[in-house]
Amino acid sequence: MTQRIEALPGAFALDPARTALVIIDMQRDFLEPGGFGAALGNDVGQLARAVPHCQALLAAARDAGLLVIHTREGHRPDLTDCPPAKHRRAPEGMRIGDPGPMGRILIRGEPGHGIIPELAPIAGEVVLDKPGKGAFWATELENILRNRGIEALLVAGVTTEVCVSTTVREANDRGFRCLVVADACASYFPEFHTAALAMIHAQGGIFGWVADTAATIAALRSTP
Ligand code: TIU
Repeated sequence: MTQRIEALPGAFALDPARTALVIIDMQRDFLEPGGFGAALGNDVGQLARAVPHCQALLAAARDAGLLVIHTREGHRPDLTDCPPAKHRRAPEGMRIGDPGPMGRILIRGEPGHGIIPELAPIAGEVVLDKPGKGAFWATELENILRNRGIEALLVAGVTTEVCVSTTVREANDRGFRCLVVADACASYFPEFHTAALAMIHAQGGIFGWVADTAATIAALRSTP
């Protein structure tokens, strides 16, 4: 049964059986002091505001029976999946694979690469490792979504203008309808967060729809 989520630029039709919640990169490396985000000189405190909204959204999605996908940005320990251009981007000593306070920066299996405990995945949810900013690049995401009959995504996580936006653009080109849950996303730069959301729903929803957590949860909670 289809519900309506009040969104910009207009209502978003929600069919829980054909919709997945995708939570992007809510990892300790990005959110906690001492991680990759902080190493790049970012104010990690800006990301904390999304956590309670992600928690509420995740709880409602679980209750409504949605497919839940958690992504993690990171690389193999030998860095064979890390483009040299990406590796060189950060200053020496703060690069992917360098030792940090939470283990090697953005390396799979290290403590900093893990999802923050507040949003820990549970059995039956997909945890998707991705080497790039977009969740479709060099991953099985499209295959997973098609196999489950998914046609729409609710997207949350960090950062709004980098991995969230890249993923939404990739999804849109593949024919998935995307609703970005604004207050369940965050950026180190509040002005980029605002601009990224505006770009998504501009021009009649050029890349997708934007709603807040309360409106999204209201629709999820009214599904039978
Ligand atoms: N997950 C994600 O957005 N990765 C980043 O590197 N974001 C930054 O904003 N740096």
